[in-house]
Amino acid sequence: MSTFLPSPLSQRSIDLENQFGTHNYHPLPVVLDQGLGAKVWDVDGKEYFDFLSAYSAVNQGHSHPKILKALTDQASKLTLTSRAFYNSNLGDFSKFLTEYFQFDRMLPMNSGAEAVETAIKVCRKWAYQKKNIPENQAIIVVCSQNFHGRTTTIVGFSTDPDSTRDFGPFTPGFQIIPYNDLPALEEALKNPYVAGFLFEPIQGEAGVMVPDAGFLEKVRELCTKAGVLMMADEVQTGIARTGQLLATCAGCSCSTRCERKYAAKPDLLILGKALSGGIMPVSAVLASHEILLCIHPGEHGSTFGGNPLACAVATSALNVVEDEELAQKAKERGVYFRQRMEKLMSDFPKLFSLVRGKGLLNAVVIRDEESSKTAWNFCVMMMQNGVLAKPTHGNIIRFAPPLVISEVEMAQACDIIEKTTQEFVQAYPQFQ
Ligand code: IF1
Repeated sequence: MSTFLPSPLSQRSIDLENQFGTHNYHPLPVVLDQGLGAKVWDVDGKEYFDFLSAYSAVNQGHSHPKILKALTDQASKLTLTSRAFYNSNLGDFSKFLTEYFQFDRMLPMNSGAEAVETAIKVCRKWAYQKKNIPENQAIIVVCSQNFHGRTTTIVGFSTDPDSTRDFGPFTPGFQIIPYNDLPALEEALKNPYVAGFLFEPIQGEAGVMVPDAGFLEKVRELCTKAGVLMMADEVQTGIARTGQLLATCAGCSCSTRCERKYAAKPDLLILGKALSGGIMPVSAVLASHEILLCIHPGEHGSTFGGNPLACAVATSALNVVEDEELAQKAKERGVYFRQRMEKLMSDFPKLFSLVRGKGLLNAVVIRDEESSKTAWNFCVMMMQNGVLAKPTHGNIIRFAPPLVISEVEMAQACDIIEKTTQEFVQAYPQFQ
């Protein structure tokens, strides 16, 4: 049974967090100390495959030497000026980022939640200035089971009680519709006060919910028809994670500097996490001249947003995505991973019900309706065998390794998951 006891060295860190930190997470009992590529090591030197990638922030792999070099070179020169002055990196980075994603302009922030907040503010400004929606009446349509961050405005339209309980009152002006429900969207967009539709192209926290084929294209069509802004939160799905540069890109997984082809180009593109390769918080919103020029001096900003260190790191992180063809890699490894998992599902139908996902954003659903214990216990056992992954929404395990994971490493990790499954059903025979 899962009576795992951390080593004394690990226990020390765990105890300190428990004693002096806030209990806002429930981590697996592993204390990481080093990382390289798709692997991490704990304080005792034990090696693991990282199948969480810091929630898809470390797509380029841990401690990527090129990104680290950009970091240290820039850090020894200039790190932060604030936007009270110009810095010699932000101009070049603005050009680079907008050309990279084929948008007119960008607005740099730090965390993903800040970028989502920025998109919401920009959307409202645009609605009042360009769409002439009466003051304070703008509505943003969002989806149930969304995850867009942790600020009070953002959690205000969350449907997860853990995110909202005792945090109110919340910001008004949001309407929630079901995810992947085009008729509901069409109906909601009939309201002339709707300014935008904010959504995740694949819902991460909800358990890697991939919408129906054609959903994105139809969202684009409905938003255009209604004259509302399509706002794609690609904080988690972006930067090659799903086997394409963006989830809103067309199927093409080429990583060379070609013209980006969108299946459904959003009006506001929200990026974060792997934009910096997970080295530091860097986020941004990209949009057209018409939209971003609605914001004037003094109306929005951030002390750290657009800092020269972030610009250098993000430029390097995006170059790595192209140079190492990470979209293509994510696509190939994802196909292999799901094949291996499907084989496992058919061998252990009492334990697993399905595997789903795209590229290297995947989830395995455990057949356990009553409690979340099974997924948790499975993850603890997997951890002991050398693969780190985390349950989400109780019975779902998300598998999202760094995109630099090699073919051999991916095969080894799948072997570990297989071996864990065999041990697990021995320990819990009801799943045999
Ligand atoms: C936590 C999940 C991942 C995001 C999307 C914005 C943000 C996130 C689509 C905010 C953040 C995180 C944050 C982390 C858990 C996590 C998560 F499990 F909740 F769903 F990634 F899978 N948009 N996602 O997924 O970005 O402000 O954190 O930089 O515990 O809050 P942030």
